[in-house]
Amino acid sequence: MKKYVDRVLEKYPAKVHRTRKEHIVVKESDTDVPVIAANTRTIPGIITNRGCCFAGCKGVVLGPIKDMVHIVHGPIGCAYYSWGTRRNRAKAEEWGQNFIEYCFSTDMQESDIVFGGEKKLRQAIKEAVEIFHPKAITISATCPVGLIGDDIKAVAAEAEKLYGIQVIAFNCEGYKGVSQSAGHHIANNNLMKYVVGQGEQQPGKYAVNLLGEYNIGGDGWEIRRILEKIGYHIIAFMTGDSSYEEIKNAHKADVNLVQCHRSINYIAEIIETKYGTPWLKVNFIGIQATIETLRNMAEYFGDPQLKERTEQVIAEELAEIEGEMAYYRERLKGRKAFLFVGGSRSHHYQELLRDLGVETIIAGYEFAHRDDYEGREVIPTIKIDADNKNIEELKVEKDEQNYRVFLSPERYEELKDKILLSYYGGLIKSMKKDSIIIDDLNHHETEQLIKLLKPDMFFSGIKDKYAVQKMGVMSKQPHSYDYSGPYAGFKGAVVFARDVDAGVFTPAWKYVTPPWKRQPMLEGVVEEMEVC
Ligand code: CFM
Repeated sequence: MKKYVDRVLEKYPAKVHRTRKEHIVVKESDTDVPVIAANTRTIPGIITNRGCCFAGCKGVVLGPIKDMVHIVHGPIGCAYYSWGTRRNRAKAEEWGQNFIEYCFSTDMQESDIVFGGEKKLRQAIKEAVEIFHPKAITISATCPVGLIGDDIKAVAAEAEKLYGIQVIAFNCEGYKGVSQSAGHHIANNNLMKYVVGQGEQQPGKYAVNLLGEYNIGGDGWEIRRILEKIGYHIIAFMTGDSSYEEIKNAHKADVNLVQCHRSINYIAEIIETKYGTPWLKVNFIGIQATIETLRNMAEYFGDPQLKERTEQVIAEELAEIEGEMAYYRERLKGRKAFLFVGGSRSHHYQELLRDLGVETIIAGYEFAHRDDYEGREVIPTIKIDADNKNIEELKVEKDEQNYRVFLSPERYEELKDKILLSYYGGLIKSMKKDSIIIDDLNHHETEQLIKLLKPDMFFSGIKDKYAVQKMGVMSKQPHSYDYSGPYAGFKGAVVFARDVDAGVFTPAWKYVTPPWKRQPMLEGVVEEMEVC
């Protein structure tokens, strides 16, 4: 595999070569966990699949909270192109509000950039309150707001007094940090500072929060169905199909289940420090992964009745899907996959593909940190640079009134050896010898690796989906599910298997000839230049 990586890198000028080689590693043995460079600035001139800080804050974490009005303070493009495309679905409750379908923006114009946009923001809040009567409002700043210095926090504080509802300002200007990851952090900080902890709901038995599950294509609904069938009380989904009221009560859960470690580990850690609630790494993508997660959850509570009920539900669910899954496995087994998604799905989907007999030979993240690749044990060795420094680190203390010790120290230690308690092992450990792991991939690398390794299927986003299909390789988007889903849990696994099968076996491929089979390509090397 090393030789393929070298072939991909050989086209780069020396300086780019030096940087990119740190972001592409080969696993030398099944137990090898190579160090990978991650969460660093993309090399200028190279276009990769990353988004921006605003995308991570408003688009990923805040957007799915259905009963808050999310105002985008900035030019209209930022709001329009972050509206509705992620497929974080939400249903209105009989008693509740749902603003998911709306796009709220201050639509800043040139005169607002010159003279300031605060007046327009005040007006937007006023209109939102008068027309929609939301329980709370968020304001997300896009790039120009930070550049011209609009004081959105002051406007929010003023509006809170005026309208008597929470108005929370997020300084998530797109240029902060190196990717959308900075935006997750900013969103998490403010939800913890201003929302979590206000609720007084009395939790039911086996009370859990599911963190980092955004209900893409209805995944959260399938997970909710399974958990409620077993008997769990879900306090908050953060933030898929979730509500402001639910999030206020998140500190009441007995455990936090962390699905996407990258986007929400901050909340899990802060809740643990402040309220004493441990967190458990879970994965509901894949049948075996879901079973293992459900068993770990039952182990956490340590209740024999819960364990029995868990096994019953697993058996019932498997009986319903086994036949169909076996059919698809038979057709798909032995195939090879490439997986390039944001910050957690390139790991989670390997499990589901494995259920179908498909091995992932290359995987990578767009914006994950080293701990998402190598495991949380490397956190103390991660270098902090200027880009990380401009994101606030919340200083959190124990909340004496609401702090609960759910597990005794002995039980905590005992469980730590058995289940993924307050720990995430990362993507690399679950991959096999000779796998390639690649961070912040770009189009040159994607195309070269496809040409060299010829996978049977490719999973990535809209920026490379069609280019790869034109190369004759089936391509799907684990971001949006291409209008399908759910893919989580038991029933979701069948939907995924059906979609992959349809993609691989479509007769369309015989009409596609990759460009390199049609004509000789010109070969060239980019020489290094001094740029002044
Ligand atoms: Fe977490 Fe996500 Fe992901 Fe992500 Fe995303 Fe997404 Fe993603 Mo697209 S929160 S890190 S910022 S699992 S929007 S629901 S699919 S890149 S792998």
